[in-house]
Amino acid sequence: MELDEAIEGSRLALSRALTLVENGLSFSTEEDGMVIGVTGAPGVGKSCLVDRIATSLAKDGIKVAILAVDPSSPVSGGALLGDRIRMQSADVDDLIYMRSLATRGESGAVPSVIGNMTNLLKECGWKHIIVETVGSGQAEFKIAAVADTILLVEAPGRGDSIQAEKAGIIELVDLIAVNKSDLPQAEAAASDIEQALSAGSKDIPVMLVSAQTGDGVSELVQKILETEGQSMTRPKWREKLNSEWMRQLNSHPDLESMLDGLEEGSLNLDEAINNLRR
Ligand SMILES: Nc1nc2c(ncn2[C@@H]2O[C@H](COP(=O)(O)OP(=O)(O)OP(=O)(O)O)[C@@H](O)[C@H]2O)c(=O)[nH]1
Ligand SMILES: [Mg+2]
Repeated sequence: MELDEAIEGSRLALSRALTLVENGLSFSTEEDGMVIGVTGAPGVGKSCLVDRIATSLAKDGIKVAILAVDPSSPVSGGALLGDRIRMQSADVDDLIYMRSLATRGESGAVPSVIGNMTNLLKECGWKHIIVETVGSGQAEFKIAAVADTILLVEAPGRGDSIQAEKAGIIELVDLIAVNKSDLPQAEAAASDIEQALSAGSKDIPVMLVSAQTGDGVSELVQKILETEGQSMTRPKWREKLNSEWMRQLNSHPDLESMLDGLEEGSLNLDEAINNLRR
């Protein structure tokens, strides 16, 4: 049985089991863990930063799994990250598990698929899980809401934090990393963001980092770990509730037969919903 082997540590079995879950198998767990959502506009350096964060955790002996959702290009996305991680020392390598999802981020089922996948990873002993998503719109951002801690990555030359504020994303964010601090405009970008945030009620740390040089990475990792076990806010519970509800709906044993009934016209929507509630 795949799951037993995966729990025993076989990466091949784990990746096969994850494929089953990615294709729709539902998976719950009682195991605790920490899911770190890393989101931000395309090209801000999420993958490079995730690579740094994972390496830093692994060097401290912490096992970390990475799920990359819809890497937007093979070069800047998961492929490169995978290659980088393979260049690490074997010890660090053993503590990192990397997986890309082929599924497009806009698909409504993705948050529940990710939830199932993180559950499976926790069950198999991967307690720290980083989920990288491209968060350029609200739908895609919902994926990050399966996370316990959300890191928004920004980079110089973008006005995204204001946009994020508008989209209600900011209320879910725990930390903001302004990446590419090796570039001259980074500090100005960070103060712009701090300025924009000062109007809000939430105190969100804004940290300068460079995934290229590694500057600020250990401080960022420290901050991320400090959020472990923090109590969940109402906006996050709302997203979790939403995504768990969707997960249950999509894994309901009668879903297909309800869809059949709707298609044939033997059921209306209310009846189908009432049947699924039972
Ligand atoms: N100067 C500088 N460039 C960086 C830094 N981090 C990443 N980059 C560059 O930014 C580009 C995008 O990096 P990625 O890590 O692929 O960005 P991403 O946000 O994951 O991109 P998508 O997954 O495509 O949304 C690459 O060319 C990186 O080399 C940094 O700290 N400084
Ligand atoms: Mg990426």
